[in-house]
Amino acid sequence: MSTTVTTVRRPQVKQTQCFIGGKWVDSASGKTFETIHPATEEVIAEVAEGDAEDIDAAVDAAREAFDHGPWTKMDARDRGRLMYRFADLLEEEADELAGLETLDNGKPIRDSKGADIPLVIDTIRYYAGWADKLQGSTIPVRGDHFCYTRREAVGVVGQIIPWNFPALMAAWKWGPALATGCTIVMKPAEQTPLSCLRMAKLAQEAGIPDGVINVVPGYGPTAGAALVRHPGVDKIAFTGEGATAKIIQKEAAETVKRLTFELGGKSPNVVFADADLDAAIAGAHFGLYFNQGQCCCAGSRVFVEDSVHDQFVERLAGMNSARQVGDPFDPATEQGPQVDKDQFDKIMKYVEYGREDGAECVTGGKRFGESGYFIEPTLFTGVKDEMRIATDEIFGPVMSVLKFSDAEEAAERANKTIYGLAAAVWTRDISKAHRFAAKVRAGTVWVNCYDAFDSAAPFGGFKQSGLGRELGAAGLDAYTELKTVTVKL
Ligand code: TXE
Repeated sequence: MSTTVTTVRRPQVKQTQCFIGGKWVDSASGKTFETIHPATEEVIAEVAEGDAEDIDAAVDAAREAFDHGPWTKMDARDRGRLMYRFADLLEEEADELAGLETLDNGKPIRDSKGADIPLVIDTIRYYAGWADKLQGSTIPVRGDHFCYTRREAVGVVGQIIPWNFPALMAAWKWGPALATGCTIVMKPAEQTPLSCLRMAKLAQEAGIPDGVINVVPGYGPTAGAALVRHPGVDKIAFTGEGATAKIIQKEAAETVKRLTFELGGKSPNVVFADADLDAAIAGAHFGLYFNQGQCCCAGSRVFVEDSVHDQFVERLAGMNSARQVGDPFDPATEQGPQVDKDQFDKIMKYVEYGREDGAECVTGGKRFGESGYFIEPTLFTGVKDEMRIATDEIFGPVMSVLKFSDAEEAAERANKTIYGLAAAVWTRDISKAHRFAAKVRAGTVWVNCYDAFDSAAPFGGFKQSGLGRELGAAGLDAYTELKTVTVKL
């Protein structure tokens, strides 16, 4: 563990109850669950454990706010103003929120302060600007008719989010829902409910009316499933595992709910010999190890052209050895623990698979420290396309390096996956870059960069990586219905 003593002050946990119809309440059953700090395994707080009854109450509140409340009657620009105020309060509390995120998730404070929370604020502000800009069109139909369209809020949305970017996932889902005038029932991940609850409190303080945002912490198969089944919910937005999405898709079919999914990935990161190698090595390192490898778009299959392979691996291994792993509240820490024991065990199982399948473990492959769910930055070389470490989402600090020898082969092998979330290419040849960008079956392609996110740029998956898009103008589509009005003149 790091010996630095300049750790950041840990925040106080202020909200642990369900937030329903503007009230902070215990779960109907009175049950609670523990949320832990993954760096020390100590219990941070007991949080209300919501279930079907709490979901019913939250959906009723959201329904009331949508069907009769001030939210949908409010001028769109005023809805936008409330969102700007909400973003300002998030900004005022940025340090506190970053601390809460680090406490609950274990991510380094430098990341929660430098990336997560600034992106949260930016997303809410970006979508605030959209509130009064949703327009329909006039359509030249045959005959003596006037025809126009309206874009209307889809209604009550159920939002189920994971633990890897708890606050940011809440912002990605609340932003477009609030801008379009929807009302929300959110089920945060059981591992990380705290920042979402705090954000709900700030939304309330900003003046967002009661019932517009409701938060029910709890488990997936209970609270999450009740939300998916609820007939009062018009749409489900889900981020998480593909297997969970398939269950949700079946359940949601009963009431033909609208669905958007952000699921897993096994993103290819292709490095050509003509690339700026310094940038490519740093980009590959960041693209996989950022957030302890717990990113849906992690560049976990790194394809390196054979002539630069050895040099690439050697320098990457050097970066891994120098990486500061330890107390996430230490501002110098670059890598914290995995979120929980389940994820830790899953990742260690894949490290074993890597060895069994014949890949070479060049760095890491071990637990770091005696307590907490830390794993050393792990690098496998000699990886073949069909090995389990090259086909399955590991969601941890485990990189697979694969060799290739020409551009055609790289694109073809990059596409040999059930996923299609993101991809990256490193080269100085712009034709090569654009050819790859066109060929790769992925929702996002980064050229000479990795994880370059912006609230205005759509994000989502091809193939089994998702359904629909989040962020940008495209992110609004899933939260609106298009209504056609035809008038006989
Ligand atoms: O995901 P789950 P888990 C991947 C990653 C990770 C694996 C498992 O590979 O190792 O998934 O993570 C709720 N009905 N990703 O188990 O279970 C659950 O309570 C309704 C990729 O955490 O999908 C939580 O709020 N909801 C990913 C949310 O779904 C249900 C991020 C996600 O949990 C439910 C996270 C049900 N039946 C994991 N079951 C990404 N794409 O970023 C669970 N939930």
